[in-house]
Amino acid sequence: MNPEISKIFQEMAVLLDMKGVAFKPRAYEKAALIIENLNEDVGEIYKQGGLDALLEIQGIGQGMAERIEEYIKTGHILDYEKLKKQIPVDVSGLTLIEGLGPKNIYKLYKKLGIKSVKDLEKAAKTGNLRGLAGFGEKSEQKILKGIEFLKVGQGRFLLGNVLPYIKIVIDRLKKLPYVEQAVPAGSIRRMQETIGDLDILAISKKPEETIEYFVSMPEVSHIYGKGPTKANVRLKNGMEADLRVLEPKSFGAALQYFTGDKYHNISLREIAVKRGYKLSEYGLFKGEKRIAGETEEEIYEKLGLEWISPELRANSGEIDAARLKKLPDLIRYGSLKGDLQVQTDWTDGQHSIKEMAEAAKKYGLEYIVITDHTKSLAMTGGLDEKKLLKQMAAIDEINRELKSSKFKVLKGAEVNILKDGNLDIKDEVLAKLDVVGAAVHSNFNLSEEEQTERIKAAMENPNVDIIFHPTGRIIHKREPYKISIDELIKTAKKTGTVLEIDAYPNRLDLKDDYIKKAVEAGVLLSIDSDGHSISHFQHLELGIAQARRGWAGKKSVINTRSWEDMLKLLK
Ligand code: DGT
Ligand code: CA
Ligand code: CA
Ligand code: ZN
Repeated sequence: MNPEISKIFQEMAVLLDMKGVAFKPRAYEKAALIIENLNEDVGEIYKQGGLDALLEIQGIGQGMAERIEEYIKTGHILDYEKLKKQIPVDVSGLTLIEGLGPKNIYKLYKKLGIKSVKDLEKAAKTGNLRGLAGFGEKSEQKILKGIEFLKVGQGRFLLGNVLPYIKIVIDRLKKLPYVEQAVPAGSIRRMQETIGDLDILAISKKPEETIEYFVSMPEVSHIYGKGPTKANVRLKNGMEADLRVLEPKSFGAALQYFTGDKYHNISLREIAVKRGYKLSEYGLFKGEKRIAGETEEEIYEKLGLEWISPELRANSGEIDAARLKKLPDLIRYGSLKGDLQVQTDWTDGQHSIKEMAEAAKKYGLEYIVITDHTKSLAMTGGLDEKKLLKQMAAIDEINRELKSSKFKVLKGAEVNILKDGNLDIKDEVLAKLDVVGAAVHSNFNLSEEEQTERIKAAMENPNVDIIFHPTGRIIHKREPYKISIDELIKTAKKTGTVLEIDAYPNRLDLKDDYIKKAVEAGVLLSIDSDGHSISHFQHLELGIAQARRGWAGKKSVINTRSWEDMLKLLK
């Protein structure tokens, strides 16, 4: 129930902000983040050890623990219900609109009675916002643009946000003694950035029992339909899920079919037809005879193809490559040795350098680079030269302590690229760092030419090793700024600058097409968590998925190497 509680706390923070309450909103916000990032379910924690166990969660105090207990016991939180009654607006929906904060949402409700995104859209379209203090024609246009952008992503979930939840659902099925297989298919198996719905395939000795169990799982909130081998439900996180129980002889065919994507499947079916076969979710048939179906491998083989990793199935060249046996040797999950972008409590991260190092080590990494924000990003308490030097000394100290464990903390920073392409930290200090990441965090609205020149200028700086999150998009929230990716790739190659794949669930920046271009051009990449909390190292897997969807091999990704070898590849 972590997602539900986290969402309520997040909403409470906004609602309290609207009312102008001091301090409390930050407490709820913090608690929401902590709950969201827990690896264990709070319901489970409570079951094991009651209120005391909740209090042992780092950062959770008496008040929050009691509210969590209340939710677990009664299914709701009274304070939240009260707030909702006072301010009956769709907080979660409205805060998704880029640039719209609690103060403005409250103003819109009080002055114009706007409660939902729909109300807001109507008001903006009819020019009813511009009379309001602080709102003009320009803000109406900006809001409408934000709403349009939201609609594109409507009903889709970020892969990183739903993966842990999906794992819980599938693990429950796997634990049943009569279930032999339970796997996700569809966009989850292809590790797409966003997910529409969950498609689960299973093999079971008792199909009907399996279906009955599935529809009665605690994660299920509504049953749309069920039959002897199929069910369609809604999960408590809002996502729909299908379960299909299959016979072993057609499992591979079904897995192939329901993995998709649709265009990959259409191409495969055409190949089958050309060879005089018929391909369906039940198998590959020659006349009435099933010639393959138990595994995906045999289906691809009978079609004259090598087996294709799900991440590549997009009908974008993978089928030709499979025929010519020229599929790339993709970077493997779990193959990263380090993380080159990690934030700490020196700026906007939740944990100390040491805590992040310990968590990274536990996750299986050999090194991390500490890359706190720098001074022109004032809202994060960005570091200036003096503080950076101080942090370097602190890192030396931590490395002395860690010496026996062989784990290494490297010195870095996420420096801001200013509007004119200069950086906000002096070169003499940058030269002392092991790894310098540079990024755009302001002036998103420059023309394509200006923005491209700005980032190119940063790459020309001999101290800049990596461009972090190179296109600046936030999935479902902010479009990438305008740049020429071809120009940037060319300059990266020329200057030996690494381009990052930022693995944060709503960034995944570079995206797959751009990764493919960079790999083809021989540009080196890094996969970083952009972690702000000890639980964020698990996002590295999303970055690997993204790299795989961009056809990247191990060699293209610098942090598959030891830190010594990685540093040799930098400028
Ligand atoms: P999603 O759920 O929107 O994130 O994306 P998918 O890819 O999971 O799509 P979904 O759930 O509608 O269908 C699962 C798979 O079933 C899809 O990837 C390929 C297959 N499929 C669905 N509709 C069609 C179709 O019209 N033609 C073919 N050939 N395959 C289809
Ligand atoms: Ca799906
Ligand atoms: Ca589906
Ligand atoms: Zn950043």
